[in-house]
Amino acid sequence: MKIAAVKVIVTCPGRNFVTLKITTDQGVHGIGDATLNGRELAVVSYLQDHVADCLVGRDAGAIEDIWQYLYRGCYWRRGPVTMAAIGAVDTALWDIKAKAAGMPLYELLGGRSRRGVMVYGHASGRDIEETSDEVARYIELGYRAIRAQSGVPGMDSTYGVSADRMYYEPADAALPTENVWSTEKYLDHVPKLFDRLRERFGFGHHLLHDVHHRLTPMEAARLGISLEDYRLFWMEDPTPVENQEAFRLIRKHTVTPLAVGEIFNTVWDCKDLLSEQLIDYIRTTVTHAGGITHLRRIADLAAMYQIRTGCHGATDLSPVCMGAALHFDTWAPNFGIQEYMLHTEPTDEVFPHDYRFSEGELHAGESPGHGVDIDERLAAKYPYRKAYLPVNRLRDGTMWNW
Ligand code: CS2
Ligand code: MG
Repeated sequence: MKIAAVKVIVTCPGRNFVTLKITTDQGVHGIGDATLNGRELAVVSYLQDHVADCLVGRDAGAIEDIWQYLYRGCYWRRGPVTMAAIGAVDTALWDIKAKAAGMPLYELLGGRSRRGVMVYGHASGRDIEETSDEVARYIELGYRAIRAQSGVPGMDSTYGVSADRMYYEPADAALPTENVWSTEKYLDHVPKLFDRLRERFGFGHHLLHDVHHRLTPMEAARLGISLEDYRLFWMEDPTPVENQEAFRLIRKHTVTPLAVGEIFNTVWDCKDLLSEQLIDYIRTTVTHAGGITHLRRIADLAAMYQIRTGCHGATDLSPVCMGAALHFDTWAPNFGIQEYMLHTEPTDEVFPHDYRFSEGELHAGESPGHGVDIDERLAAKYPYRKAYLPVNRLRDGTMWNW
């Protein structure tokens, strides 16, 4: 079965998504997510201008060879644009292979390791009480794991909190919004949030928190210590990870579990974190780290060190990524948890899918492939709209990490 056509589809049903569609000479098609939030058109061009022609005529079943061809063959390895493009090709090819085999994708990966995939939802509010009420709502909906973020007194905005709490969407403006950040206020506030949540809900649910790269390693260690009594499932991205060794310092001080990796592109970004067992969960997902083929290598390395997966699942990852990730999660022996943010209704209409939520778990569907498709006619009704993530500055104007 040969690759006959490669098409890039951009749509904005509430937010931008880039989808790659590969069709074979036998009429089977597969799709992959290539969305890179705030830099979408760079991947569009990469795929259209530099990948599509190289794929036409190749054996659609040669997934590994095509992966190596695109990775080694471009000479310029790694990086978010390259790896998102490779990830989309890889996901579409796995979709095609599974459809041709008449099997749900998880069967091709090695079969089912669990009945369902535990997910966590996002509870947030302008203050602790609002967040606490949101946690109550998620518990009511059946979630067993909930990420909690709250506005910080004295700060106009912080990561993870917005007016539309069910559908938090950080890429909110045609030019980056400027936020102001205070580490002192934040560090003072977060333990109070979890103190209140454990007091109100006890210890029967998993609670998670995303620091979103904002602390220094020593500050992260301090936060980890101050959260230990509340037994978080994880503290996410406590500090930036360009320097993987920074995690040695955090690890030395706290037993709060750590999750990292939503912005990683390859196994090289986390090799030391994994092999030195400096984290507990690896957050990389299908879209940004070279597809199923490469994510599997990362998960296998992680498994050697008892590190589990916790795939990124924010709204900027399309339902195509979610579908593929759920098949991956259903197979991965060292699966930990899956992030799940609801997509808006128009998004779900553009991307019909067969995964289903029930009792705190998502379930990959049984249809052949990864179970997600794109309605191209509907997609065409939502043209691309420029949207950027915010930036962060300290109170004196210094640029900080968002
Ligand atoms: C995140 C994301 O879901 C998460 O944990 O940190 O919301 C992240 O900010 C976005 O995916 C950026 O595009
Ligand atoms: Mg995060």
